[in-house]
Amino acid sequence: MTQVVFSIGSNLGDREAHLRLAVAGLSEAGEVRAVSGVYETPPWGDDEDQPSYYNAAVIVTGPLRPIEWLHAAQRIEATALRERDPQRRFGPRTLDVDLIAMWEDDGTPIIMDTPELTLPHPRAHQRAFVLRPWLEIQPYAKLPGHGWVNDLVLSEALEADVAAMNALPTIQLQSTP
Ligand code: A4P
Ligand code: MG
Repeated sequence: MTQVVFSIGSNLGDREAHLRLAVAGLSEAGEVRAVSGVYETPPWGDDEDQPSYYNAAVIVTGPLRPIEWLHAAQRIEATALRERDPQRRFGPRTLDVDLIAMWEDDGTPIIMDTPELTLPHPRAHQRAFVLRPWLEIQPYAKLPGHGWVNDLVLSEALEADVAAMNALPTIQLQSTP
């Protein structure tokens, strides 16, 4: 068994529907343990000429190994008809499903750096749109190599980005049992 924190994001088309598609896809790949609220966030990176994003975090457990989780994430992106523009690294997308961090059953973090997959995600510690939703569903989480998620969210480096996020409490991605 492995536990994975996913970051999901969309800034094209029906953003809410794309995030719902991601949660539905993840619940087929494993067991969804928690889904954060949805935040509207300004585009991060140097490609600013694009619509704002909807972002959320999802925690999933299951029997898959790291590369299998990546392939599951890529299949889910494909269901949202994601097309990649090689000219725009941080460009707009219908759906992005990124693996942020992963642990073995006994809590050991999985650290890897291969051409196909890097864990933890190499830019996660710089991204309020990843860390803030994650903090909401796992207040005592640590990002391997970077310490408490809570400390990162409260750090001066992320202050402006956190302030620019807009929580959308009327959107619930996970239906209550
Ligand atoms: N890859 C390696 N490690 C990972 C990982 N941990 N998770 C490889 C997912 N993929 C990983 O990703 C490119 C390649 O990274 C994959 O082939 C995979 O083998 P991609 O999904 O094809 O392309 P991408 O998503 O455009 O690239 P990348 O680097 O994932 O982009 P980012 O860094 O995710 O940036 N602003 C806001 N507010 N909200 C957002 O959600 N997202 C981005 C995308 C930019 N700005 C944003 C947001
Ligand atoms: Mg991605």
